Amino acid sequence: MPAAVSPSALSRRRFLGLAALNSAAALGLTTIGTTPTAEATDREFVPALVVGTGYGAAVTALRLGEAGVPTLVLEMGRLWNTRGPDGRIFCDMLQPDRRSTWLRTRTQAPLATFLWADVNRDVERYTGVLDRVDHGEMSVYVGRGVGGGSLVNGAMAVTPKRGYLAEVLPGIDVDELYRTYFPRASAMLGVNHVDPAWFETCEVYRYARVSRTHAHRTGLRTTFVPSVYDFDHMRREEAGEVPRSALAAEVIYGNNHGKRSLDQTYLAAALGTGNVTIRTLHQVHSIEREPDGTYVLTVRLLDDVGAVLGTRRIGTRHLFLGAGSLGSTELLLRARETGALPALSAEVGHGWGTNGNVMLGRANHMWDTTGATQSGMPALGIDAWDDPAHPVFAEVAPLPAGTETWVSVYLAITRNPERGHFTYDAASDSARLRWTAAQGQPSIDMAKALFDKVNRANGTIYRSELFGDTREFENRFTYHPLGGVVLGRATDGYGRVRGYDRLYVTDGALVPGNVGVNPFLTITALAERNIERVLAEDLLTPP
Ligand code: FAE
Repeated sequence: MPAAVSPSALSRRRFLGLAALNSAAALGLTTIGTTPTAEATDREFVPALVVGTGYGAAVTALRLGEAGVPTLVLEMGRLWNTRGPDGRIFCDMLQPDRRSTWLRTRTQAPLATFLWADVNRDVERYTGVLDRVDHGEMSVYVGRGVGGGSLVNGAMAVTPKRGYLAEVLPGIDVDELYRTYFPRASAMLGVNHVDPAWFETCEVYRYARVSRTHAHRTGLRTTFVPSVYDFDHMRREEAGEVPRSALAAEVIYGNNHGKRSLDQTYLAAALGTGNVTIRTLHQVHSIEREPDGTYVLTVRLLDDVGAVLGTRRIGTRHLFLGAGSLGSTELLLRARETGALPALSAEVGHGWGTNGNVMLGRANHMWDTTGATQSGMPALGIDAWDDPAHPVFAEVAPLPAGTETWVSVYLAITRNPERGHFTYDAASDSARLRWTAAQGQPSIDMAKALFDKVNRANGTIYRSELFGDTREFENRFTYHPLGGVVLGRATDGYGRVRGYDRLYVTDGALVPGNVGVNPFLTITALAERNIERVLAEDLLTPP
């Protein structure tokens, strides 16, 4: 069982897996594994198949591999392990190139303007690492590539409040999550904490200290935020001992150093079991089920610029969907609405939310400098979640512009009760999100109540030139899509999809719209909990 695997066996597996990732990159392969695999045929069969390589998928692949189950993992993005002509794998935010953006000819930065000047750049169309999926009045940012969101996110590994999680996920034993699965997920992800003494003196968190002073002056509580970015590496970056990444404006287009993304943790360990193979640039399009219960996937093979080179059909007995909230929901919705899996629950497509995301900037006084060099990895949050009228957890976000900006930026997570839903659009053969700007208003109201107080206490105002027009709050995008195949509604209490056996959802689609903090630690812990039960009951026990 997973818990019994010794740390030395895990690190041996990680080492083997990392070697496989490096040699696949060197050879430009789209198949990554530690044991020779049969040539893909047009009609393959695998015992278990995982779609995606984000948090839920990576956990599932590792635990299946450890249990000896031959497992194929399909990822629509590329393996991020090859250096470009500049010697770097990823580009930074100040000089974005084609590596930044998934299949577009212009970058789509969340802070679209500075002093009303457009910060976006033209880029060549490429299978880049950050995607923005536009659904009318809501755009969703997601990571593409081996590691999913872990490649582009801010690395904040935050444990949700126990009381709120119990409310969000009724019917599950949350004590067990805190006792067993949050610690397991944190250990596997390599969660670490900033050294408070270094934080107080370093230049690169000046911006966070300024925000902390302003919050405390308002009577608010702040808290350090754990991270999967190696704080020791960051300290050495500042000391000039190692190459810079978090301190060189590397965040949303990937980090060349310091970040423990999933390809270095769970996925490396999964490959090292010898039972897991990952195929990149493989986009799952549809799912059918044969009379004998085999799931058959139609998979599109993509090239570097997203052109479809061909399709392949792959059969599996156990199908795990880890394509993220948008991806897993779309696959199931399409299957239900096209009649391929008609017995799927009417709940599929419901319970979607933005985690109450809203972004804002405050204009600081001239004497409150936030620093020209800012760590791209946040380390501090304002915790006002217990405010009964306006619950907010606001991370103090960087603005790594390479110059002094006198701006304090925040990504606020609010307790927005609004939920969207998806419908299937037959004409475009895609899932369309039903979400209106009005549904984002509660997020603004909550954040505004908090930051109006901060402004009053500090004699400051909002910045109104950061989001492309004159709005002071940006709630038309989210980094934290959650829901669509909600645990206990569209699935049973362990992610088994209702209506079909041996079909599972493992990712953020399970979480009903809001978790009150940055979500990847919760998604990882939940996936650990679910796969342990599913392995024991569905795969390792003879029927
Ligand atoms: P996810 O990580 O999205 O992975 C899904 C994977 O499936 C991706 O690799 C897709 O390319 C792939 N995929 C999708 N459809 C298909 C298909 N049809 N066929 C094959 N592959 C497919 O899923 N969260 C935090 O907790 N802390 C943070 O600091 C933080 N910062 C963020 C910053 C940014 C800019 C962004 C975009 C997100 C951030 N998040 C953060 C959110 C976090 O990354 C996200 O909740 C998780 O990555 C979601 O994990 P999933 O397993 O649901």
